[in-house]
Amino acid sequence: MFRPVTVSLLKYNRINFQKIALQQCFATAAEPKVIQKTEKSAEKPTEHNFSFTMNMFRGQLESKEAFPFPDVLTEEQRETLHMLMDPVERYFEEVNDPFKNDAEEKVPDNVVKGFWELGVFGLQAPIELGGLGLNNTQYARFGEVVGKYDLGVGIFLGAHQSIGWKGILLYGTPEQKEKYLTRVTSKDIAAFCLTEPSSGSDAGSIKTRATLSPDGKHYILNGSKIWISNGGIAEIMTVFAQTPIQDPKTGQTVDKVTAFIVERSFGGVTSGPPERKMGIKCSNTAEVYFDNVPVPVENVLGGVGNGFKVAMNILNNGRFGMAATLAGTMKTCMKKAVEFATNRVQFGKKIDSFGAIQEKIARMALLQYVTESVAYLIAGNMDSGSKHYHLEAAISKCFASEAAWNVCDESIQIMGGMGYMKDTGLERIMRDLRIFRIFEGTNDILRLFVALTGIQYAGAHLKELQNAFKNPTANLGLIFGEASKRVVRTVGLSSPPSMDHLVHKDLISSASVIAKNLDLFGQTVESTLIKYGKGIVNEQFILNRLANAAIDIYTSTAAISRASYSASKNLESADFEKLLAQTWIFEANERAASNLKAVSSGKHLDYFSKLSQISKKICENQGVVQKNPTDAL
Ligand code: MYA
Repeated sequence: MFRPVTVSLLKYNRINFQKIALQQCFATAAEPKVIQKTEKSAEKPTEHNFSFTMNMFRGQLESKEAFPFPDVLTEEQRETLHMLMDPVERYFEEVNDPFKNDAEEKVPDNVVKGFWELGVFGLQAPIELGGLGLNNTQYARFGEVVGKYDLGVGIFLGAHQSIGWKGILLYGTPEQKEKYLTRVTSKDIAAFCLTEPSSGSDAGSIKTRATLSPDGKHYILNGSKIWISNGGIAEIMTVFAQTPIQDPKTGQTVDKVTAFIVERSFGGVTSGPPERKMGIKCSNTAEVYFDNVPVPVENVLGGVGNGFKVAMNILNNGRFGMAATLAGTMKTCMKKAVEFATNRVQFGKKIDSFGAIQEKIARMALLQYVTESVAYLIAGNMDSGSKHYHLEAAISKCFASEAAWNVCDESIQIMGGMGYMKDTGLERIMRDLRIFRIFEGTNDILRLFVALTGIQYAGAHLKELQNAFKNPTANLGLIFGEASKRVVRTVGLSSPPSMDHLVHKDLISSASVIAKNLDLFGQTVESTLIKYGKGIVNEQFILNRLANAAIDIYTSTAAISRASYSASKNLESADFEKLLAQTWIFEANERAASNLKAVSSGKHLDYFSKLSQISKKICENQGVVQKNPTDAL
């Protein structure tokens, strides 16, 4: 969880370099270089992928999971949501005390008892198994409420259900669900045990092992996990361990990760003391040790050897929840800042009349609106059966955690000395927020994940084109379609994919800005592949800029989709939402275009190389290189 980023990135880089087998490289635009993973891992271009972001890497507009903005709740579901949320909100207002929780580094037992009674430990579990049966959109709304009041409690509840028992919901057999979901919705806390001392971002490198007992009835689990949220209090854990598997092709025994449902009561499970943290102090974080723990074979979750995918998909599935939660946190920060700005008089005027403050407030509003739009767009798509939301989920987590940090920081700035005081509450929120850019996949790793996965997808399509040339008569449609696209582009006649028909008429000019960048994005990815081939995995300065451009284009799309939807429904806030969307799209797309330009500009490549040299020198020197001016002569 808290693993130093640089080490993790290096490791990630190395691993992907080894794993990604890039094959033939074509030299010209007609013969592009192709990036692909090993045959087993290549994205299959034949399976249509509706992800907006994935298709952005090909310069294609795939609108299904972006427009119209999802509206998945029935009237009844809306009512149920309010019925459930109102008491929860009151409980946070009247009973839960975030200051006390933070100071005592614990949520008092009586408060926890109240949360159990409200049913908030089982939000998405089926009603017949004791849960509230909420869908993702409803869950997002719950997250937003928690995020408004207490992020420490948010992690307590989120580590329990967003990742702790989510695997049982997603992959459990009917028996496992019956046995365990009834418990985690009524009395037992759950935890997700992946991270280890030597395995943070590089999740596939875990060392905890599980081997089959001689009678074949149990796996014997040994190893240790660190920084496990709820690790000191969980009774039920989703634990990831290496298991020996016989490769059916070679007959050789190899290690593959398997997920297990482990009960503390199995014996041999112990945990360390609560970690002393910067923030989210009331949530328990601890080491967990497994010493010859007998885990019944029926507690394998998702199949032997499938644990890495199980872990990734649990994380993918929960990431939008973080965005929703932080959209709530931003509301709280803004409320405090705006209350202050509209009352505080300096130089004879309320400070909200000054441009410098207006810019801060407006940018906070943009970040909050966009985060909320992204969270509900993803949740709605998931509720409508989306299968390929992992890039969008990663984007939502990166964007929200940075947006919330920025909003909290600027709220403190607006409030000046008052913002710095503990009693204002922003100090705690800022400490709580810092971890969100680190855990559930560091933002650095998730950016590389977005860029490399998107590039791999685009590369697989280029590979498909390459294969088509092997049998041109059978693939004339594909070849001519692609060839004419390139010719049109080469002579400057291409027009970007149009979003005009998908947005409100007042937003058409903003839509063309996004569409233009979408097109530019596809071209940039293609030329990057042609230039670097397999070497792209080592170009993290470039991958980061591609990821940043993807984030800006996707968040712009979420905002325009939502604002168009609000306009189509004549919502009271529709005009204001248009203003927010237009403003965000201007800002984000200026940045996206500049990031895309940087990827192929000589000046920027020189700048990246200089940054790299500086970093190397500092690391060699284990700190600053130059002498202090007073020592220099
Ligand atoms: S929990 C700990 C969080 N830890 C992490 O997130 C680990 C981050 N690391 C990784 O994600 C992976 O190791 C990376 C890949 C991405 C670096 N979805 O060769 P590979 C497939 C689907 O690239 P690696 C915590 O912090 C890939 O396609 N599939 O892998 C607690 C390939 O498949 P195939 C994926 O280089 C926080 C295969 O895997 C994904 O080893 C508490 C191998 O790929 C993916 N994402 O590493 C939070 N990635 O072979 C509380 C890879 O078929 C939550 N693959 O091609 C609170 C929220 C608030 C809610 C409140 C409301 C209540």
